[in-house]
Amino acid sequence: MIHEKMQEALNQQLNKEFYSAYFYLGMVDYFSHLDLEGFAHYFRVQVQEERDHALGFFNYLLKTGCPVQLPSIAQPPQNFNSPLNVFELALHHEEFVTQSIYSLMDVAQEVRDHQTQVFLQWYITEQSEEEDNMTRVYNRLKLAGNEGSGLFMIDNELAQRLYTPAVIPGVTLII
Ligand code: OFO
Repeated sequence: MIHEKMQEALNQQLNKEFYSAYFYLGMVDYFSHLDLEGFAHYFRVQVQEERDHALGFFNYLLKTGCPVQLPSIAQPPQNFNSPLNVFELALHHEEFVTQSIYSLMDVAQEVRDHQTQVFLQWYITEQSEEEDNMTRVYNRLKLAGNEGSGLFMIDNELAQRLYTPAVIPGVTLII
């Protein structure tokens, strides 16, 4: 049986992952209205990935017999100053999530929950990739410009992003 402190932390992360999907949906909205379809597509893929992350926690809680809490999801920001501003916020958000996953791992170690430590390892690797991805686009926007032809070049590149369903060891993503 998963320790209560661990259950609570896993449930909080479930909510944060659904918030992440919501957070990036606001960015899809922003870019769609600017007709920057490549950027919008990039964040649509991000929304799908966040949904996978959330379902990973949901299914892990179910699999381990933990009670699932589904409180409200907070309202995300929807007003942004520029594409650069969006990626700055997205990068900060990913850094926040990384710290949150690290805190979960701290709890798992504290309560000697080895099973959850193995489960969380996937998320630690994933967070490192997410931070790298956001950093790369953020740096390109700073270099190539936040407007004009540089912006359209990045828009074209981001349109190529592919969604690959997450394969999280030990949990299925099918509801
Ligand atoms: Fe963006 O990785 Fe989940 O939240």
